[in-house]
Amino acid sequence: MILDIGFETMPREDLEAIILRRLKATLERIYANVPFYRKQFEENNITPDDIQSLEDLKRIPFTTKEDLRDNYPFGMFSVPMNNVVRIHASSGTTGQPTVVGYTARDVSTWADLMARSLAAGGATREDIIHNAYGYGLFTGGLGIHYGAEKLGASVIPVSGGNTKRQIVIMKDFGPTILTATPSYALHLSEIADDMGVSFENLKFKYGIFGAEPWSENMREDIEQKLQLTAVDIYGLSEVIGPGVAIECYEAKKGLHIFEDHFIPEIIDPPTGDVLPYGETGELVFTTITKEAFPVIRYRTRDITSLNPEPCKCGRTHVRMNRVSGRTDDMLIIRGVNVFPSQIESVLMEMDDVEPHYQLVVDREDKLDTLTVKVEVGERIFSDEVKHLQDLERKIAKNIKDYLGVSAKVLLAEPKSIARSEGKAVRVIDNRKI
Ligand code: DLL
Repeated sequence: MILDIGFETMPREDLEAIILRRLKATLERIYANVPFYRKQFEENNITPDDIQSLEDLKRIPFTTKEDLRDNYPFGMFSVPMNNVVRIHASSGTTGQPTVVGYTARDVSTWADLMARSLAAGGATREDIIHNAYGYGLFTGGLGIHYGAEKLGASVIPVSGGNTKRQIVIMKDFGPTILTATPSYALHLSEIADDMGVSFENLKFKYGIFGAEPWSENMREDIEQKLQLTAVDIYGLSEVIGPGVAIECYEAKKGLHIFEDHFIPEIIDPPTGDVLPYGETGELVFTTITKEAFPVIRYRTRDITSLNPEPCKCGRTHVRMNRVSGRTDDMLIIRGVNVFPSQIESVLMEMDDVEPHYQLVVDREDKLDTLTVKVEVGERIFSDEVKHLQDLERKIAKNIKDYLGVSAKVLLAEPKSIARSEGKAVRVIDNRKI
């Protein structure tokens, strides 16, 4: 369902006029209120007045995660603290957390965007939404929650964890939409299995999964195990949280970016050159409606491409393809660039392996080594050793053939790799220790 027909199906020309107007207002605001941006503009001899077209955006320098860290915690806020009603922060697994703030209007904008996202992903006000994204500083739980209420659906704020109890709730309350990270969705299905609960007897129709990379093969696996239609939702705290882009359930082919709020660009990471539609590079966002924490040309480090083709759902907003990884996630193994999601795709093509894996990178005698640990099912694990060795060899060969990198494959016992209740940890890089 399209919740905001006006904006979501607007002819491009009209949409772009609105985007430009909103962009100019945002630039005025940050130039006046955020010393970091004022300095950036001054160093480049520009003022907001110089930005007269969307093309002119390219004249403004990028903002990076380091810039946010340098201004930790509130230095990038564009309103006085007494106008900030909510603070979230990223987990900070890659360093100091990044802190983001919202005015009351930002919270309301976010709820609107999340309501539109949920509707695009198949939800209506008739639905019961089982929201298993973590509540707290992470934007997933509260982001989905406010959107679900705005949509008028019934939301169960179950958060992550307490997995057995979640299965009981699913049985008793009959939720029809599941929102969770894809890795936690798989964990839920595994625990349901252990408890003798079949997803066939639950009421789920749609699952809205994101916050971490997942492959097309993983989608098929989840859809089959959880008996629902799975759509991909994308977002990041710095831009607003979830609700930046989502797939429509009609096409499930690329995520529509809410361009009436966010301007996307794709750049070549080393040079910063803007790339044309269709080319793969780093995604950059400019927010054009946020008050407390606008970001200008923010480098997300996420790798994807943009697709302007019209979509069968009728939305005119550009689509981003599935995020294949992050620039800082990319493993360089003896000179070969590998994203964890590429390995996932290879693994998920194979029969007998489970969607639980971990990549361990080491350095031995100055050489990088990659070990792929992947779980197999009960049946195959109790099979003859020779079969297991054959399977290990077959996986290693496929990784070499598809990705050009040699990996040692270790088949792991069922349920031996740690499960996540939020974002899965796929890579252990011992070279960094
Ligand atoms: O993960 C927001 C979110 C919550 C999105 C719930 C979707 C659902 P952060 O914790 O700031 O925010 O992490 C943002 O997660 O830059 C991507 O690298 C990654 N990410 C988010 N969604 C996807 C996705 C939330 N659908 C970072 N596919 C982003 C791949 C994703 N990666």
